[in-house]
Amino acid sequence: MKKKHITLGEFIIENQKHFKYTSGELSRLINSIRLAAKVVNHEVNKAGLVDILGAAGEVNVQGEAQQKLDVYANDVFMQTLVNREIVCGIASEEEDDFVVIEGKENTNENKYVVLIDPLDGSSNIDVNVSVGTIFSIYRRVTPVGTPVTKEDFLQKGNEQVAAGYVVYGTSTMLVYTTGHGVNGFTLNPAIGTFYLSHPNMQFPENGNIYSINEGNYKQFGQGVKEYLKYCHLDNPAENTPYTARYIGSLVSDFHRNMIKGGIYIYPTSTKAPQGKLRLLYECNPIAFLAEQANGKATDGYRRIMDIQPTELHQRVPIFCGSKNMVTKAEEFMAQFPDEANY
Ligand code: P6P
Repeated sequence: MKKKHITLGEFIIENQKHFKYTSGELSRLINSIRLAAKVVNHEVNKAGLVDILGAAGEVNVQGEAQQKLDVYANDVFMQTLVNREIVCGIASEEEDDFVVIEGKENTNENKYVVLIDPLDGSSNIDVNVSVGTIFSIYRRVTPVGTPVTKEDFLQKGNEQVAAGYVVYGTSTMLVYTTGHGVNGFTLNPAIGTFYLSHPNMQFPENGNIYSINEGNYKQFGQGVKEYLKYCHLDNPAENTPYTARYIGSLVSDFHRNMIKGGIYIYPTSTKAPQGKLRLLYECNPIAFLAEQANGKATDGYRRIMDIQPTELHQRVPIFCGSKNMVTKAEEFMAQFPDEANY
C-alpha cells in the first residue's frame, strides 16, 4: 500500500530514536508547540475580521476584550507550555525578563527552556501579510530541581536541542529541526492536522534572491553597500543582477529563500547600530535551521551560533541563507573589518 503523507505526530514518534536518552519530553515539547500553533493560526486567520470582532484593546461583538495578536500569541504559547509541565523556564520577546515555570509542589524537575518570538512581523497582520512564530529550545545548564537562572537562557546557539518556526501564510506550516535536518509540515485546517509536506528541506547552495530593506541604504556600512552594488551588477557570470524580494516578515523571507535559494540580511546601520533582530529568539533558531538545511548564518564575520549571549533581548546583525551567497557577502564585509565591532 502507498505510504501516505505522515502526520507530525507520526513523524515525532518515528524520530524518537534520535532522543534515546530522554523520556520523550522533547517530543512532548514539540507536540505542545504544535497545539499552540493551531490555536494561534485560528486567531491570526480571522484577524482580518477585526472591524467585526473589535480591534485590539476594544471589546468585540461577543463582549470579549480583544488582545493585540502578539500578546495573544504569547499568552497561548506560554499557557500551553506551562499546562503541559514540560519546561522550567520561558523567555519571550513579549516578556521583559525570563519566566520561571514551577511544576506541581513548586518543583522544577523539567529540563528544557524555551525562547520564543510569539508573533514576528505582527505589524503585517493589518495588511494581510504573512507572520510567524519563532522558537528555540535548550537543555537547562543549572541543577534540575532549582529555579532556572539567566544562565540557562544565555547559552550559545550551538547548544540548541531544537528550533523552528510557524509561518502563518497562504498555508500554515511548522518547520523545525532537532539537529537531524529540517522538515516542514503543512496544516490541513479542515481537520487540524499537520502533514509532512517538505521532508529534508535544503537551501540551494546558490540563488539570485536577496532580501534586505534597501530603504536604509544610506545608513548601511560600506561593506553592505559594496555587496548591494554587486547584487545590482549586470554580470551573467555571477548570475547578477539578483532579484529583490523583501516581505518585511523574517520567517516568510527565510522560508521562501530556503526553497528557492537566496540571502536575507539585516545588517547594522546608523539607525540600528546593533542590527534589529534579536539573537536569542530570532537569529539563533534561524541560524540552527539554516545550517541544518545546508545553508549559512553569520553576523557578516562569524557564525551566529558561536556568539556568546550577554543579554536576553540583545540584537545582532544577520546574513543568512544559501551558503555561497552568504560567503560572497562576507567577502565584501571582510574588506571593512571595523564594521564587525557592533
Ligand atoms: P524593517 C519584523 O518586525 C522583523 O522583525 C522581521 O520579521 C522583518 O524581516 C524585519 O523586522 C523588518 O524590519 O526595519 O525592514 O521594517
